[in-house]
Amino acid sequence: FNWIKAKEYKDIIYEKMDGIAKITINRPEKRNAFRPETTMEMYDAFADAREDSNIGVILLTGAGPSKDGKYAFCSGGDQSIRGNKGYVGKDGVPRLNILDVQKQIRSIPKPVIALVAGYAIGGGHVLHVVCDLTIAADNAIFGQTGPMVGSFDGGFGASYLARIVGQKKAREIWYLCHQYNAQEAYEMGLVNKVVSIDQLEEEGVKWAYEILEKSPLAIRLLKSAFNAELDGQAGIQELAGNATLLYYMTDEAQEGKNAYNEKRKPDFKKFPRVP
Ligand code: 2NE
Repeated sequence: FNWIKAKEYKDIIYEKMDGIAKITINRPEKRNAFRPETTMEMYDAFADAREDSNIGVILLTGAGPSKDGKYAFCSGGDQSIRGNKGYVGKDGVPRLNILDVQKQIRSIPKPVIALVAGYAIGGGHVLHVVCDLTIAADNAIFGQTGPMVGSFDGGFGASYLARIVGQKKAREIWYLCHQYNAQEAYEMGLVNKVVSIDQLEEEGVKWAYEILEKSPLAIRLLKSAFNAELDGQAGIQELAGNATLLYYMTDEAQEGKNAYNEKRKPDFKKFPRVP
């Protein structure tokens, strides 16, 4: 594929091609664990992908294989820089800023597809969970480790996971910290499709192209509708924001704006109330 680098980062690779943005976590020697700087770069790249009106789908993946030949999507927070209030970056400030990226992935009005090869573990597992779709390579391994390493994600990592795989399975995943292979993940509805490792990116791009052929507004509204049911007031805000967007496109809304700017009373009578 002809990916073109969109911006230079240290911990991630950010590329674009034909309406698709690709964010690759690039710390393979750490199984693509994230530190605060990784997370800030991801946030910046996702924000760019949101702003770029040419981009309709975002792929999220991990660089690999590492020198030992193993693959990883992401192994969660970098435990070697974990302090007693969060993950400590070069500025010495403890952060849990991956939570901001989770919210961003859910609220960005474009589908985000996780392409998982190798480990999606801990906070790295939650990252694929919050993506709209997940395509797994046949070597993918999924699981949470929190209760083993003194951590947990009680937000999307627990409640949204339970919406996907059901309460019993989500509790099993968190309480026992087992690892699940790609086929098991597929059978519990945790991933959309399993492909061979050499087909992973090809399949992700194929799915992205299929989505790009569809109505962008319909996809945008569907994403916010799926979120609205689960995300409480924040979800309703997203859906309502889209209603405002659509309303702004109407002659009726234009009449209100024009009347204000022309310092006259608006004439809304010409717009019939439909039953
Ligand atoms: C991912 C897993 C299962 C892979 O195992 P394996 O045997 O294939 O690799 P190995 O040897 O464990 O790891 C290779 C290198 O990557 C580092 C390791 O320390 C090792 O480094 P060296 O010894 O070669 O120098 N590495 C791997 N994961 C790392 C990590 N997360 N942080 C720092 N270094 C890491 C296995 O590596 C594993 O279980 N990793 C830890 C997974 C984990 O517990 N993640 C944190 C969960 S908590 C979290 O992410 C979180 C949260 O719960 C709430 C909010 C925010 C974050």
